[in-house]
Amino acid sequence: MTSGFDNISISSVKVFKKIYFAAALTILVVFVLLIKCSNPSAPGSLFFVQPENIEPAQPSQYGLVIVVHGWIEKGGNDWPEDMAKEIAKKVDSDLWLCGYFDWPEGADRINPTNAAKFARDTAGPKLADEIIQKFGNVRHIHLIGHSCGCWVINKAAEILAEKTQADLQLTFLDAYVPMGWQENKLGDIKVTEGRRFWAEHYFTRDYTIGFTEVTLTNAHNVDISALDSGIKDHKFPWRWYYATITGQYPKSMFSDGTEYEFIVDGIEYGFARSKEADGEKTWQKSLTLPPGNEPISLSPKN
Ligand SMILES: [Ca+2]
Repeated sequence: MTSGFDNISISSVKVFKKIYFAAALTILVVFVLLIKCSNPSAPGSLFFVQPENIEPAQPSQYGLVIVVHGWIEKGGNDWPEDMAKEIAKKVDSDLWLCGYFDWPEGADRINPTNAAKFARDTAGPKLADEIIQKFGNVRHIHLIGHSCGCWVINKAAEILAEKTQADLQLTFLDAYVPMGWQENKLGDIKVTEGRRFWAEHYFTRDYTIGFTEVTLTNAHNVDISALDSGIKDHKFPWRWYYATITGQYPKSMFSDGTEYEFIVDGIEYGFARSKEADGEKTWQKSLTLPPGNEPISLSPKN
């Protein structure tokens, strides 16, 4: 028969073991992250989901749609590749090439500000360079970025504005603006006369507090917080944008049949605003939607 003292001792040892192993595991994870994050070497790579179309005969007829992930994420076998594939199903494949930009080494930083710096200074220029090398004469480029990925697409657009003749669309999804950074850098893209540029920003007021809900001076702002029926989530904007492409939220999110909302005052938001969704008429309408606006609020249907 075990005494009360022995029971206390045994439970104490079990608790101690749990704490010990939890602490050891935490130290190990931090150590691995520190090694992994200390010196990211790969700036990132561009992949297309329609490989048969990568060498178009007349590239000047084509447009590109590229999806870019954010902090501690990746593009391949993850939501950016999925999103690019879903967009590819919706567009005229003779006119549009769809893909994603993968920059996992730079995104895997302990401090998200360092990931944003890598995005702006290394990944963004690499994305622009890959586009210029292979598709420097396309007519229209739509870049979609989430969180830190917004700095990838923004820097890429700055370079593409200078070195190509393409019209540009930027879609910022819950843009991350690190403390001390200027939000008005996002969407501040100068295109030469005769070319068109438009930026939009879909965001939630979520647990990341003020860092991913900034009203952007140089993008058309849309607040979709009210549509997120769970804990307000930093990932919700890309999931919602996915729904505006496919007609439903990704699997595992909400229950089957949950409706998404995307119309305010007769204007469809999300993928519907892109040129590749419905052609020149859609794009012309987008160009009339002003940047720096008081955010449009999307609400669930009654
Ligand atoms: Ca947010």
